[in-house]
Amino acid sequence: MSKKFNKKEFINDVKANVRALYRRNLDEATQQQIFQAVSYTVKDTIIDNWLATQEQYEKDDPKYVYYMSMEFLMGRALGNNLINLTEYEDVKEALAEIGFDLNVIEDQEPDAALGNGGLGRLAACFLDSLATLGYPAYGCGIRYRYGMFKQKIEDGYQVEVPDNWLKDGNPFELRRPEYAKEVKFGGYVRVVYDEKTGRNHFVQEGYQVVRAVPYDFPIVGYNNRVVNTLRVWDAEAVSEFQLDSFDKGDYRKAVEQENLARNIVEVLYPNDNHYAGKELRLKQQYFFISASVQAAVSKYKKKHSDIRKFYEKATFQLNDTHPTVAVAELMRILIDEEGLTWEEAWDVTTKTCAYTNHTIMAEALEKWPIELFSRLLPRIYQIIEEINRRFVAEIEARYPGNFEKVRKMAIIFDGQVKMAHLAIAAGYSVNGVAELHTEILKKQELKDFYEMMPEKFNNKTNGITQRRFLLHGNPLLAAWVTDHIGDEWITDLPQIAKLKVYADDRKAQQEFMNIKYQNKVRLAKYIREHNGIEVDPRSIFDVQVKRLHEYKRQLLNILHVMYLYNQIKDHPEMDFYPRTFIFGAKAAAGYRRAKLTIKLINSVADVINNDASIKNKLKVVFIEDYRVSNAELIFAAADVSEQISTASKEASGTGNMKFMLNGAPTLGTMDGANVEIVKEVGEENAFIFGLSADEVINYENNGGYYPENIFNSDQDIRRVLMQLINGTYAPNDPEMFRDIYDSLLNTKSSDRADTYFILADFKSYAEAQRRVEEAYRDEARWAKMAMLNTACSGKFTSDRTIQQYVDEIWHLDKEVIEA
Ligand code: Z15
Repeated sequence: MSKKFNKKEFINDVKANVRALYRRNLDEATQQQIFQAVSYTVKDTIIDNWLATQEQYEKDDPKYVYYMSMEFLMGRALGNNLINLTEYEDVKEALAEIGFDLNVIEDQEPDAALGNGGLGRLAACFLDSLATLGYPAYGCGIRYRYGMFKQKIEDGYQVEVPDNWLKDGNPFELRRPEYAKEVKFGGYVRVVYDEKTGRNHFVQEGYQVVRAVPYDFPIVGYNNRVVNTLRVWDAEAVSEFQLDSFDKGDYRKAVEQENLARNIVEVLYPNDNHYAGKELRLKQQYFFISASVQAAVSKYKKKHSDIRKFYEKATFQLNDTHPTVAVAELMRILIDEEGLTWEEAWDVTTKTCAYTNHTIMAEALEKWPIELFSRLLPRIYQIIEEINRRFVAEIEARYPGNFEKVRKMAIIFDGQVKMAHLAIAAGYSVNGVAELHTEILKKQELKDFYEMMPEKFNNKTNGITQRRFLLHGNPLLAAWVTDHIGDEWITDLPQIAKLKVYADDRKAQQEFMNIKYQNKVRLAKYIREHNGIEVDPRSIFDVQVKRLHEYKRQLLNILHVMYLYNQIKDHPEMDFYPRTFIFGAKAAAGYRRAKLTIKLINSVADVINNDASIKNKLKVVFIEDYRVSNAELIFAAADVSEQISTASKEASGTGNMKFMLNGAPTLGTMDGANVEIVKEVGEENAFIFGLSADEVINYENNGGYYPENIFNSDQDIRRVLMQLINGTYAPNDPEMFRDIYDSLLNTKSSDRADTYFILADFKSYAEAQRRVEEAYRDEARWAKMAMLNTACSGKFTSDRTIQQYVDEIWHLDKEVIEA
């Protein structure tokens, strides 16, 4: 490091900060105030490195990746920054000396929850890896005033509480008003013929404007002095004084612009894997994209005069289709502001933009109605129309007379703008996020595009950062790993394979399982404090934490719990290894069936946890407000990793990797990255069940299957389903779970029944669960399995993923920050 850590100095700085910020002495300060003071102290160190990084980049003039994303699910910054500065232990000791516990201080920090789930957390892991590997990168996003809602459980139901994460101030952010940009909405486009150039010019008039003001968050690389930037945009009203002379005194317009600014960054849309088609969402998208693209172009122009080579210094990675207007915004700037011809602008754009697809779920596809799109973004719409016209011409040239191809591939069709089609047509790379997912894209969802432009398609299997999810989240295991194989795994995770030699070593096994036990005690304490439920850390901790979605099949899990409960009640003498089923999940605020599933889980928990007759053999816990910070505790304490999506539906999954890293074998379907996890760890160290992706897709292409056959022929399943509608778990309202029952058996609706193949997979799942129990009973066998999961997790570091993006898509050069 540039500066060696000095305990005395650190304590003095904290003292000085408490005085300056709160006019208090240390002994009078609250934990929150200490958190702020410590954070400002840490920020000082970071600022030195931030400046050094910026200087180095300035000197080397490297190519940057701009990771464009509506979501960055960062979690807490303090602990992670200390970890990456390699000052965590020092600061912990220093604080202990003055009577503070770093863990308690860390708990004062609200999570930066500017994301929903997997997609947003992936973006956060990528930033960590980019900085650690020394690649020049900007994260570009939105500074939502309210992040992902906080979840309260009241009477078993989810209640959403606004997440006012900025209320105590954010010590790590830096407002940069000098880099503000203006973003225009609405109005109309006037075409002006220019005599001199003989070209038409396009002028947007009668628009509303918002000022985009960036806030920079430092992204600290691990032990390398690199500090990259996450730049998130806030919206402010352009004051009345700055209105065009034309608009001066237009009071109504000034008010409208103020409202627009206030609304635009107000709140994160809480949908995961679902497109809601809201106008404000499109405003958010264009707002941060326009500001980010303008900023990237300005930065380039500071050093370079030929904008036609922009792509040599910048590449835009579009995180799903949400930022895809970047394609048209870059075209607009290049043509309207930089004076390039269409062909020149298209050449630059198609060498700059690359697209990552994160889902095949049809309901997640963004298709904007033309009316809405063209009204909000008239010039952008015009450009997309022209992109479409030329793209359709290409399709027709390639497939003469084949209107089917145009119908399926056009960017604008049926009154809608199809964002995925735009991203593929304009991107130089299209990637999926796991091998299976990319294959499904090529063979099914994006078949026509793959056939026309196979060279664009590639796979980048997701990864996670071991620094947050092992080094920070599981300090006991991290220290044990380092004791055995050294600490290089922190930046080179594949080295963790060196643990394999300990897999059969009884002492190592016992140490490994003892650490797991201590982590279970830590989680049990959290559960006691937050749920008031007593769980036995000697029971199997069987965990499913992720967003609540039908395709992820939390319902399969809880139906199986109901089935187990029936068995235990019927056969009290049965030898049953105690289990604690742990759930954590937020449901999108408007997703009724998902919310009802939460109520079902809590209702089942209520009955089972209060039934003394089963002697604590079964417990069910729903952890409130699952988020990055408590996820770190949960992964560390898990015995079993539930990854039970309907095969083909989970593009990758990343929670699966976090469990694996922490020594929890996967109980899952052959879906997403589970396939690759099993390949790494071996089938004997996972519990695989259920239909394959091919089988599911086959059923789907042939009209589904018949769950009623299973219902009619299997009495265990029938009994569980009847318990959904006979008041077993809702004595005061037996109809409460009717909708869930109907979803499985289709007695009313015209939808296909059991769309997610829950009954089809039930028996196979129950059988896999029996194998889990059998394996767990054999202590040595389980310890070996758990340890091998950790040992074989090397592939799943986001460092590997990022290196592949760099080598195969972005082509960046590594930077080194001189001391
Ligand atoms: C989201 O979290 C994911 C995909 C989406 O299209 C949206 Cl809108 C949100 C998830 C996938 O469901 C998950 O399988 C994947 O691991 C993650 O993105 C990161 O790629």
